[in-house]
Amino acid sequence: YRGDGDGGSSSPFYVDSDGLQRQIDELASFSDSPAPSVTRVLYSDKDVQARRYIKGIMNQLGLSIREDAVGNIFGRWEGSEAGLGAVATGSHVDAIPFSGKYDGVVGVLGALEAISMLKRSGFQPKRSLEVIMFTSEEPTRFGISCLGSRLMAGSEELALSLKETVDNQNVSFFYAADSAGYKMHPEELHNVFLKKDDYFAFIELHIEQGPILEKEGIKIGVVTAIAAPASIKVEFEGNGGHAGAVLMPARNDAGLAAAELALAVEKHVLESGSIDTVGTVGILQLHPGAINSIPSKSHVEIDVRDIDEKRRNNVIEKVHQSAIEISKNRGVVLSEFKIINQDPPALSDKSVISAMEFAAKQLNLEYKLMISRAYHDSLFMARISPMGMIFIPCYKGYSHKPEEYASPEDMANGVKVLALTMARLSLQ
Ligand code: HGY
Ligand code: MN
Ligand code: MN
Ligand code: MN
Repeated sequence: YRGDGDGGSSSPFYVDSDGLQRQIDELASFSDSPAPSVTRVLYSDKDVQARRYIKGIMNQLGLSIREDAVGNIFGRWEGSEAGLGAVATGSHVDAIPFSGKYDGVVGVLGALEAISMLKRSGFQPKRSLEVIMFTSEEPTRFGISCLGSRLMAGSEELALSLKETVDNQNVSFFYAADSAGYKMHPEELHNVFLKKDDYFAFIELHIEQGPILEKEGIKIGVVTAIAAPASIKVEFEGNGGHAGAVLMPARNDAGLAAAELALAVEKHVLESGSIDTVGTVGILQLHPGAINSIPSKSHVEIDVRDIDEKRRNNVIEKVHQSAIEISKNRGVVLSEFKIINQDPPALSDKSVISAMEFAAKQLNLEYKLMISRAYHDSLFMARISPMGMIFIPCYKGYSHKPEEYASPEDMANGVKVLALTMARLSLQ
């Protein structure tokens, strides 16, 4: 590859940007919320439509397709030495409520375009190349982030907990999976586990979901580490009662306990001593949810992250102490304090980093080494394969909201860096 950078349609090494944008727009139409927002939740009808759409493109590319028990989808381009560990890439297409159409999608449709581009250019892989659509990266339906990749990385704990996992409509994981065409017996979950040498490398293309690249005018992010995410579920219970008749001293208001805990999360995070510690209370539900009824139950879900695992765990400890104190002071029952996940950070692999740097240089694209504050399926793929991530800028760093946007040229840059990185690793 001459590295002339623009990859104009003169050379076979060009990105079909119009086609990619069309696919992104078509995929965004499979949504349970009105455009420009996208809502696509695991095993919903829209999710099934999206899966069919992705498999259709894999088919057109002549990839051999397999799906595992929980619906991770694999599209493989057999290499000349198919017995060697493959070079894999991929991301997710599930979307949290009222979000955008690029998060995850760029790493699936962009990866398929990278494969298409390599095929058009006459490239012949030695190690097979594989595009993975992970079954559910977002925690929306069952509160479990990176469900597919977490299982692929061999989480016994998750395989066990899925047996009694239900969503907030009380629909079991297995029933929901079955309704989406993934009929499985619990013991089949172990077949999802991958082996350490299945992959020689795994690279994920993703929008930055932060403002740095755009602000600094840098085209490519080469991710060196992924921050450590954790999530906690908390429930308080009080006696509730009539909002008029029960005087204040007689109350044990579960709603106020939740509100006080939310502020305690903010306090403990801010006191961590580092700007890299973040905490969010994204879900706070009150029962019965009537203006004139004192909340008898509250349900709080907390997201705490940091690039330093110890510092993050310290905050979780303090949040737990506060929950206990609040329940004592307010005479409410702390009926649940459950850590859903408390994951370590992940480091990118040095050889994958240098392959991505080499590709960016070949394309004359300025790049920046950076950490990912968002988590990704790569966080778990790093447990079973050398991992790397390629970031492209996104508008004002917006993500997880409808204003999320990545330009065609930024996507084309990401696709080219991904294609060259995969090609290089495939020949190693
Ligand atoms: O929340 C996250 O970091 C990811 O985008 N789901
Ligand atoms: Mn996301
Ligand atoms: Mn994502
Ligand atoms: Mn993510």
